[in-house]
Amino acid sequence: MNSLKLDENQLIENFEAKLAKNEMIEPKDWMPAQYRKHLIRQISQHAHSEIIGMQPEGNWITRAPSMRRKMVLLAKVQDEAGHGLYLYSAAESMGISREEMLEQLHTGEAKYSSIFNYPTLTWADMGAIGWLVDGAAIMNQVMLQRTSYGPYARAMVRICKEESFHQRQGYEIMNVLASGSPEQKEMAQDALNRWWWPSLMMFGPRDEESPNSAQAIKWKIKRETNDQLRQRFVNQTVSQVEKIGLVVPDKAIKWNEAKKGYDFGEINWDEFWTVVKGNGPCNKLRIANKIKSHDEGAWVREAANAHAEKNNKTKAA
Ligand code: FAQ
Repeated sequence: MNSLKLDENQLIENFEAKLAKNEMIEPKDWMPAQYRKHLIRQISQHAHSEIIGMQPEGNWITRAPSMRRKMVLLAKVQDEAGHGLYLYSAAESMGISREEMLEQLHTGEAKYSSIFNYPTLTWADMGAIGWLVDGAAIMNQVMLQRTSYGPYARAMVRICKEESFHQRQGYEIMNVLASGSPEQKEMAQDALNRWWWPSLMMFGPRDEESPNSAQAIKWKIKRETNDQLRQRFVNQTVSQVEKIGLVVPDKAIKWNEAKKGYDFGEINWDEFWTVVKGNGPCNKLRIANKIKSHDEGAWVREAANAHAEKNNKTKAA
């Protein structure tokens, strides 16, 4: 009993020593059960966000204003599917199956980013999503390239490269609209007004109301807090807004020389929690669409499994 206890202590010590040296934890390494649970939660939510996140933009593929825009948007939405797949694979390496994760998403047990529960009303929303939503995602994901779990960190490297391209294509859409006709500029401003605050909410609750942050920082899963990343996003984005002649929809925005960053207004946290708890404008639609496409895709999974089984039998013979 004593020696077992000693072993466990030794394992924890080794795990913490690795973290202290900034070494990655790999799938076959010993890790505390809570570390595994924490990461399965975060990585699977991240994967679900990428997959559900295909819907708001997918809504505009058939209505893109030109062939070029359609091709770019198609490629972007496809990239998000790829990100979801890398992330599901990273989560699977921790011992949860894809089926379990999908079940948790479909039943509402697992969360996905609040941002994808807002509707995409005009073409300018494609610009606002690429610029602001991918921009906020990158801010978070650049940090996650140094997260302590190897497969998650490595997935982030490629994802960040693709998200940077997404961000630039979104900003380009907004720039073109903002320098177009008065109606187009108005459309760009309207999209910015609707996506600004939900983008700030993507970073999660304020640090003092974030139950997972302290442990995540201790385990080097997160390297920065929700508020630190949100502040950096505001600092970076305000000048981008001004550069294309639009206005940040926040009267409280003001440069603060002492903190070398912008002060900004209070986020509507009631709205945030309403959306997170499943009662945002599009939560029910997003999940209904997801379940429908999963059910309709059952034959594809069956065919792929049958093919794999046949291949395995041929190899074994
Ligand atoms: N939405 O204690 P914390 C993308 C939940 S990818 C919904 O602060 P944590 C690419 C949180 O889960 C976007 N729920 O939690 C793309 C927790 O509940 P739980 C996704 C939220 O984990 C672009 C509770 O509130 N990115 O956009 C949100 O330390 C365009 C308390 O919160 C990631 O997932 C929210 N915004 O910090 C795709 C990045 N915020 O789980 C398509 C990885 C918080 O205890 C098109 N994830 N909650 O029941 C993270 O970095 C973290 O999980 C945070 C939350 C920062 C999201």
